[in-house]
Amino acid sequence: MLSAHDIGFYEKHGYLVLPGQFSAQETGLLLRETHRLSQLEIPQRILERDGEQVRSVYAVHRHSNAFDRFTRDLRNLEPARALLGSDVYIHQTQLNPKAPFQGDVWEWHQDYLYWQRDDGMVEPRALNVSVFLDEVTEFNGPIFIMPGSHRLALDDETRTAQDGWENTLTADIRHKITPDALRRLADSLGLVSIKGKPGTTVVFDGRLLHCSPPNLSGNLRSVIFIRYNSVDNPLRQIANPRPEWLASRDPKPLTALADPFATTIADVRSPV
Ligand code: 6CS
Ligand code: FE
Repeated sequence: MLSAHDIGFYEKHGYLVLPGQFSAQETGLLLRETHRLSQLEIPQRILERDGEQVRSVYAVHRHSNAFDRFTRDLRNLEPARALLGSDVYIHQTQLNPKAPFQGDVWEWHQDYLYWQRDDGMVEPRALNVSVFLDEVTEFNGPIFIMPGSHRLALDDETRTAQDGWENTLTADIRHKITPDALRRLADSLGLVSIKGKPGTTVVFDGRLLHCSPPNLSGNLRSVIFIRYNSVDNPLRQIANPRPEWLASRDPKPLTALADPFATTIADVRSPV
């Protein structure tokens, strides 16, 4: 359960850090799943520029019983419901096993711009619940944020550089905020770098400006992102929508598990 202080902090700053949400046994289980999923040759697996290291695996809740259960664990679902003020469904899941040396930058962006422009999301009533599966340090690509930026609509400061939805997934991202706007916002809002032990949860608003530098440590840095959307905010029909595995069009409310997600796990599920 979030405290009144947690909710107030989130509303003011656009993010919330909750250390110690998951045990070493639980993050260990998800890391084994990360390893398995990274080896699947599926369209949902996106490679780094070197064509070898895995940058992301999307829709992991559809390829893994463990991740499916994880998205319905109360420790993830309850903060999302409390902060969005409604039942929620999954818009997207993304597993980022940022590889040493090849694990590339995510430039500054607001997720909501992608969901709005590329998926037809109507209102910014969606958020990220991200969980560190490895320790995140200053060396391995921590998430940088600009606190308070979730209040800003940056449409006029955004340039859409590349056509095609594939460019929403790569290091050369599709909707870029201009350097002038970023400089001005960094000066006025300041920057925060979020680090933490495995099992730390970072909840952040879909509009919060964030980025992450490359992983220059020698080890993987895995983080799972669950993007929950309010069931009251289903996607509208648009021309050329992105694939369902990037933007779900089934706003059926998620049902919480009665037990922690790892209580009964059959580790492998066939791809759908
Ligand atoms: O395209 C998307 O939906 C994803 N793209 C970026 C650059 N960040 C997260 C977002 O969910
Ligand atoms: Fe993002």
